[in-house]
Amino acid sequence: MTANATQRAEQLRAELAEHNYRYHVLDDPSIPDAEYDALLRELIALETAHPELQTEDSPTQRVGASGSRDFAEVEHEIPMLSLDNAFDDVSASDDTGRFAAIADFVRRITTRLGLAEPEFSVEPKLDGLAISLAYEQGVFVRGATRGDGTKGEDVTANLRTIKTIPLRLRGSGWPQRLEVRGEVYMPRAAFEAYNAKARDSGEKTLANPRNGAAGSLRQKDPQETAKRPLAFYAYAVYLPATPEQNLGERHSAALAQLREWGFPVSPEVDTARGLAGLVAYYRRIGERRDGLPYDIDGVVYKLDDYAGQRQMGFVSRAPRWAIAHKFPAQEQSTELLGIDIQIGRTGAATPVARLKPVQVAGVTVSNVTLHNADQISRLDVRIGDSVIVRRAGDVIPEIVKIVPERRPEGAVPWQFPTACPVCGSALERVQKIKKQTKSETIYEDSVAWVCSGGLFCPAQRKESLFHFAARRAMDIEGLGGEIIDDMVELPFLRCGEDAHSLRSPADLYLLQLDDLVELRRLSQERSGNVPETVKKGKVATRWAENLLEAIAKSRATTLERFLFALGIRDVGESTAKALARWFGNLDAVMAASLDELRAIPDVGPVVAGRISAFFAEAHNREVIAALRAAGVHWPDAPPQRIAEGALAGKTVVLTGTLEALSRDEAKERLESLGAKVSGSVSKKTDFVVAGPGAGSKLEKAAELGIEVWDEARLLAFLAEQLP
Ligand code: 9MJ
Repeated sequence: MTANATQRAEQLRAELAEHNYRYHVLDDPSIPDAEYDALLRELIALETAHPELQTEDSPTQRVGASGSRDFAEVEHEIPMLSLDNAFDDVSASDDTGRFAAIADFVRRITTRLGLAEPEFSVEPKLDGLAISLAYEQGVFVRGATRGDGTKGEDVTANLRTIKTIPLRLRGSGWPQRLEVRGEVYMPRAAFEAYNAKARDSGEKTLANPRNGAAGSLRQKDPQETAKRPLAFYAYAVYLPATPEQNLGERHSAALAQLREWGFPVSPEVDTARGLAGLVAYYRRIGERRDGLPYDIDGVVYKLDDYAGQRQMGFVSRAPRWAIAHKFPAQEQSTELLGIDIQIGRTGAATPVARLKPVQVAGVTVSNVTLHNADQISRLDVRIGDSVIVRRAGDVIPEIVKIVPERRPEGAVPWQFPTACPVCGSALERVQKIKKQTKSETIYEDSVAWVCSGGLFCPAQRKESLFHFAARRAMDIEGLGGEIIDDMVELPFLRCGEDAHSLRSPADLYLLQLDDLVELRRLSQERSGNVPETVKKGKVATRWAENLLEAIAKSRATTLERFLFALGIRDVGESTAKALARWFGNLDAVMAASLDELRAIPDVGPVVAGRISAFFAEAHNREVIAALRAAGVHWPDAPPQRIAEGALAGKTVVLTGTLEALSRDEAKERLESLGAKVSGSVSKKTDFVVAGPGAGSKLEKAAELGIEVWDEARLLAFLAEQLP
């Protein structure tokens, strides 16, 4: 034995003890399970080669870590053991090599029991927290965590909040005392929802569902646990104080019995024979892994026959009759090489982490989104950091945490850039509006950075062109996504010696037949095929002619369509319409001050700011001038300003079906006259507009003596309000 081995064993023991503490006591591991497993395996190998290195306090000598002191201690009458893990040898060239560890497991059983093809209970291995539930006379009396396998923590009150744990057994025939074991877990959807909420409100996110389950179960206040959606699956049962401690003859039958008594047992549980049966199950569940509603980190094989289990017995840490066959890990650590900014089609700037490529759950991951600036500060991720990447299910890979111990010296906090990496325009901090009324604006909690380049920014050009051409905007038939992609990406417009792509919607009105023929040629050259809508020969010319005609036709439009087509943030069709009516011509809209804009009934202060900023931007004014120069036109009209607030201060309720107007239209029209449209009738309601099919609201109105209008009366009233 070398001094090196002694030193390494000591180092491993110290590291493992620290990780154990973080995992079991703090519920906050700093390294992925796969790395922990690798360290533990290294120590086991060292101790096996040099047994004299083994110490009493070696992490190899115990099942788990002891708990924190927050809960009463429970001694397990029947020890709660963990399972041995078997990993595939992914470097092996065939199945025999790959599944050697599982073959060894099966061989040990066939040899010792003299069986040809033993039968196994095969189960998904849930990645949660193992617990034990005690029942007396059919009533749940106590629940405990595994702890160190001998003593766990009494978490009865918290377990009672988990809806799938039966508090009283169903059916009949249950023994006096029963101990059921299983896994408490957090379903993926619940985990994602929890994190989305935490991200929005700037709270700490859960690193993974397992930490979520563990942390939730160890809350001091059961009310807190009740708020976290946990679930439970049973996978073992014992009869304490009986000679053999097993329920019946076979594990699979015992699980079926548990189902009858009201316990949830995973529907994926099955039986299989021999090595071939185990491997087939492993593959079958492996294929389904991403689609399951909960995380699993492998499958478990258990000798089904209890007499056989008793014969096989235990080794120090685990039963010899069961093994966990692990899947590729869902978490890995890697290095953060840099953070790039991606500009989306709406101008949103999203930070993207560039990673040293790493295999996570069988897929190479090299880029992951960091969502937004808040996420970066919450994670405190810096370039050069060691990060833990998680990829589970259909969820896109993400960085769940950093490893602070491995931070390189001199790493500095990351700053969001101030300019768009695509067009150089300023990035603006915007808070999305959740709800807006004339008097107040409620924002989303999180803040986004957005490129202010608008139509000028190539990254946003596709989206803005798509919006510009849409049916409800300029209505250019045949100008769809694929062609827009080509127009923005391919240099099809000749310009002296050079060629460039479409730069703004105004360029559309300058297109010639030759330009479209060139676009088609370049598109074909690039992809080897022609977009669906652009077929060969004569049909291609026809396509180009039709498109040019549709573009030409769109020149004659209305002011409200044109304003909507500009794609000003938060200016939808109804605001565009309000602007067009209020001002009557574009120059007046463009020249309007903030205060003038805010005077419009439909326009709140934030939207007024957006409109004003849009027209203040030189690029946007240039594009508008070019569009007008290219012949885009509309009839101007005298300003139509509705007498402010014919219904100001009135509360109106709509009920039943309206025929001439949609509900939304009626609401919009009433609101534009200053009314508040409410969903329920009360003493404060001024009048109710009722159409056919009106029910309880109409009754309530009658009861309270509130005026009721039919649709005809509403229409007549609205008509009177027009100037
Ligand atoms: C999990 N984690 O799903 C066992 N497990 O059996 C299943 N764990 C287990 N069985 C004995 N399905 C000890 C642990």
